[in-house]
Amino acid sequence: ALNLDDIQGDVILGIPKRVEWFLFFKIVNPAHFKKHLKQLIPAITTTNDIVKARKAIDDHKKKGDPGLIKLSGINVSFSQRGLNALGITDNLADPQFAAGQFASAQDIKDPGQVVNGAFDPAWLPQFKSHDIDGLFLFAGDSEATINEDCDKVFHVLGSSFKQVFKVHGNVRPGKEKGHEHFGFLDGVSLPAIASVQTPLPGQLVVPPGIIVVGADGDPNLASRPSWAANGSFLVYRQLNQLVPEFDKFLLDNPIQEPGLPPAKGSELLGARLVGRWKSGAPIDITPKVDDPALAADPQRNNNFDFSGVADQSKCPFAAHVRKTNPRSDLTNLFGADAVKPHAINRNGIPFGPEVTPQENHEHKTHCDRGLSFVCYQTVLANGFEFIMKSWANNIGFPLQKPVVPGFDPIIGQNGNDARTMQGTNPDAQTATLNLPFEFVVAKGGEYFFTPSITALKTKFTA
Ligand code: N7H
Repeated sequence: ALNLDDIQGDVILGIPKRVEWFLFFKIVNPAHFKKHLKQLIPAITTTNDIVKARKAIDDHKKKGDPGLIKLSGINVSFSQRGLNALGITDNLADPQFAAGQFASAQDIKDPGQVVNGAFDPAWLPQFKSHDIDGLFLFAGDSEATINEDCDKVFHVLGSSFKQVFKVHGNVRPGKEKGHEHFGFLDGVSLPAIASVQTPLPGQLVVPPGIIVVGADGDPNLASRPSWAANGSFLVYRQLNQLVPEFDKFLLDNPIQEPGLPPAKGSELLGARLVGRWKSGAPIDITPKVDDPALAADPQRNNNFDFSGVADQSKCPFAAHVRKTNPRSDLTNLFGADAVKPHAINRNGIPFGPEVTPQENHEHKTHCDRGLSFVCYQTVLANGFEFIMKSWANNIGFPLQKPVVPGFDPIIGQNGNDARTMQGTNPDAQTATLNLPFEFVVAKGGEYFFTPSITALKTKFTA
């Protein structure tokens, strides 16, 4: 069984949060950093801490108290650069992690240009600074609560480290709680970890080693140093979302069906780009109309596998949730376990303000907003990178000859070039839809390793 006291809290269950800060840091004095970090280890949130926190939240809800309970968590992760700074020379057996995300930018087709023979992604300068040694996550019920944790870290680590920059994430207000900025409910379909979580109907069950290093099913088990056990690789991506532009695109391209008002046609197009209605209801189950009751029912909202019909009448092959978890599209061809190696545990949060009336009116983004995308896995080449390269950006996937599905309209990237997809119109499934620009714009990121508590005690501190 997994030792839930040894695994940091965000890896499997996710720290419950209304707000989250991502503090990207540089190690200034490695010897002092190691000494001071030792004092912080008791403050690092474990998976068992999250089990207890969730229970406390449930108890609180049962009492009918509408307020939030004060709650927060801290996690810490390191880039390869950070391991180097600390003199940790063991090879973690993940080449993408070792090279850093910057080295993958061209391969995953981030926008950018070749300058003097080298690819220069159009990233924020902070992510190109080569200063990011590590990442503290602070998550909790309010800015005031996590500010206390953040203060504590600064107080203990002192001048042994310095902030490179900080991203402030926040759950969206009111009814939009849990919805990302385009308006769709997020965090519905996550893998269940065998022996830790009881799966809901339709939920993908993966061996723990797909998410937790050194556990059963870790494909690189034999080549890891022993201290890497109970760690995980964290992908951070700063993804801007062009919300007013996306909304305008839907307005301009409603799906046309007899008797369907244009506004409904636009809503349907949005649902067919994502594969779920904004409520979270899957279009493979309810292809024509939204069904909020279905969306809210965890026994039903993930119980589908695209196998009901062979064509795209219910769900386009290239819809975001179909590209990123193809379910029977893959298992029919390659067997029941085919999707499992590519599972990731997603634990991101939106950043940036709500769309302003002016932005809405002009159909133009003036303030940066989007998703601080976070996911965990044990092999970056199987998880995040595989999903980007072999699925989202691969116009031939999922294999459905003679149809060419096209790009994942949400996260598929084509460098600076145009994208297309098919299947959005249920009545004209081979019609091509031009996606004139990328609705989601990659602004940078990094790959990190989130060590176990034991590793923090033995390798990262002195
Ligand atoms: Fe995606 N969106 O609002 O359209 N995502 N995603 N994602 N995503 C999902 O089932 C979204 C991104 C996955 O098992 C939902 O939780 C946006 C990246 C996977 O059925 C919605 C962005 C990657 C799933 C969105 C974004 C993924 C998934 C449905 C960027 C990986 C589960 C809710 C700004 C490389 C699929 C849910 C399944 C679901 C959206 C990014 C992967 C609404 C806006 C970068 C594996």
